Amino acid sequence: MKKPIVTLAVFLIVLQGLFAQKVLTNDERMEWWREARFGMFIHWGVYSLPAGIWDGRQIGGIGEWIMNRGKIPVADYQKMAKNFNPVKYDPDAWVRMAKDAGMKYIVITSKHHDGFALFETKASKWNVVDATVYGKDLLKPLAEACKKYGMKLGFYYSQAQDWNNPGGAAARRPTKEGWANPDSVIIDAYTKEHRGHWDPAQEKKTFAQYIDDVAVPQVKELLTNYGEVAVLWWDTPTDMTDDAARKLQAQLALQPAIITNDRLKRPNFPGDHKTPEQRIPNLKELDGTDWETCMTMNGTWGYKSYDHNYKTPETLIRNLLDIASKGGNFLLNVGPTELGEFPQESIDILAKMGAWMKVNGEAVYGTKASPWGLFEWGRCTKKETKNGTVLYFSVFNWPADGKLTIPAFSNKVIAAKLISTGATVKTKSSGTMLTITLPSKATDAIASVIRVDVKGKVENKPVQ
Ligand code: JFZ
Repeated sequence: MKKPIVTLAVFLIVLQGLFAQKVLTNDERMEWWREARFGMFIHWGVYSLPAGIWDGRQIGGIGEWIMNRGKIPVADYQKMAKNFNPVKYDPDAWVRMAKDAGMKYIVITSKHHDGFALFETKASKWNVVDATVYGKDLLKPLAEACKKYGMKLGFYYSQAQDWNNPGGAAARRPTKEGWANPDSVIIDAYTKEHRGHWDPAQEKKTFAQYIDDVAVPQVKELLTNYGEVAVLWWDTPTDMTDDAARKLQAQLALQPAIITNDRLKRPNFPGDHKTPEQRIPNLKELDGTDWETCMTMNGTWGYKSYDHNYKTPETLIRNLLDIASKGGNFLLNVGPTELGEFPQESIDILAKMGAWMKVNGEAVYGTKASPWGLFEWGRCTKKETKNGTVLYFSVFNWPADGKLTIPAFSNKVIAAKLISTGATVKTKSSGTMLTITLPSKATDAIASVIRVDVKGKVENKPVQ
């Protein structure tokens, strides 16, 4: 009597093993992301065509907000978009540039606040295939290139704000943020009455209808038609309801390993990670939650033809080290042009960052936060191995006396060397202080990395 039951049980277990999808724990799901540390944000859309200028006027603020800041009517904006024709678009080259820069993932705006979909969609005609002369899905070839080069791909999706699809939300911006519009008093009164909208066409449906008719089906398409989607990056929860957030969140089941941020709806949909924007948090703000700083290279996310105010490679490499030393990720933005090319300044910055990462990347990838917090002369990251710990000291300001002192240092040193040359550096422990004797000149003007292998774990020191 017992035997057939046992056989059946074994059979069912084997069957389950064969067909059940392995449910990942949160730590397993976050593993690649925590190791990656460095990704590329791409803000691209039809706003790259006006590139910050409308009717001959420079419109204030970030490029992708031109429609809202300039209070451009829906019909005019869509007419402009017809001419979007990025014939120089080369996703293979984009992915190679990201990879050569040392980036491990890409997050691209599949739809920004202007509601324009860079992909083929049945949920709205306001997309690259139906609304532009270009007429081809832009995300498909990018997904293919990412797959080819082993680059993780994520989609930014503006779930709430949508200034073209009726019913979408519009965060209110006073006209003075765009240009000195002579009708500003009338327009500002109108946007106040209409929850930020400036064109009656935007209010032909309710927000709930927009969520059901556009946002939910588009997210479903994005999570179905492009293979593995590593990240869904929500943005600006303007007017979001719990109901809308629940419906959108439910779509994520289509990609069980997907990682999401904290911008779906605040505060009850925290996602997997926080998103400090244009800034690096200080140590006291960190509470153990995963986080990712997103940042522009110049002053805009979406391309603006006249913004040449780029940060230096030095600043950006040191930012990456600062972020890694605090246990976060760096999502660095590129805003491609209307032809589909990265701005030359961005190309140059990526190349310089890549050259540094090629030599020193091990101080970034797969590292954990510094046990010491920050040093005046630079930053520290660590990696735990089986019996010991690897410490990376990235020196920004080379000490004049050639000596680096590290307080509260109690582990036994096994080896210490400069990672760019492999040359051994002398270390001396006295009491709880470690002194590293360096060559007279920095090996890298931006950040020279010293790798110190020690025995045992290195406990976190109290933050000063
Ligand atoms: C949003 C967008 O409006 C912007 O266009 C860009 O895409 C950026 C990455 O995200 O802007 C924000 C969102 C959140 C904050 C500030 C700007 N925030 O939380 O401080």
